Amino acid sequence: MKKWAMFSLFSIACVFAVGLMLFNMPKPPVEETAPEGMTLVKIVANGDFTFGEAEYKVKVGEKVRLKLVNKAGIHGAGIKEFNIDLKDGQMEKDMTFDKPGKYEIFCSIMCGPGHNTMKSYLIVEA
Ligand SMILES: [Cu+2]
Repeated sequence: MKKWAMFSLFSIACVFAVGLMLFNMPKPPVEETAPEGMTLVKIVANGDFTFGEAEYKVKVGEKVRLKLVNKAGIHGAGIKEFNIDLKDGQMEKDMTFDKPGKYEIFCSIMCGPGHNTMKSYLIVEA
């Protein structure tokens, strides 16, 4: 009787442990969000000298948090017209764009052979 009880307890513990593992691993990535009322624009820089998206869209007057995430390598993200230069030390910048247009996002750190063509665009929609 005692053995049977022990076995039951052990089985339940095992099921519980497996359940925990299934539900907890792998851990879901923490969803990054900007503060209330702000739109997070995450610019991903890849190891193959590209940005995650060919274009990033925002709207005029929208409060935007620009954030650079280096997936591989060390890159920067600059937008000349707005004096933006995201790089190590300042990976995010809060902006409200007031001029509609298409602005070039360029890599601002010499990162390797594909550096000069590492570009994307910020589209500010009216
Ligand atoms: Cu670069």
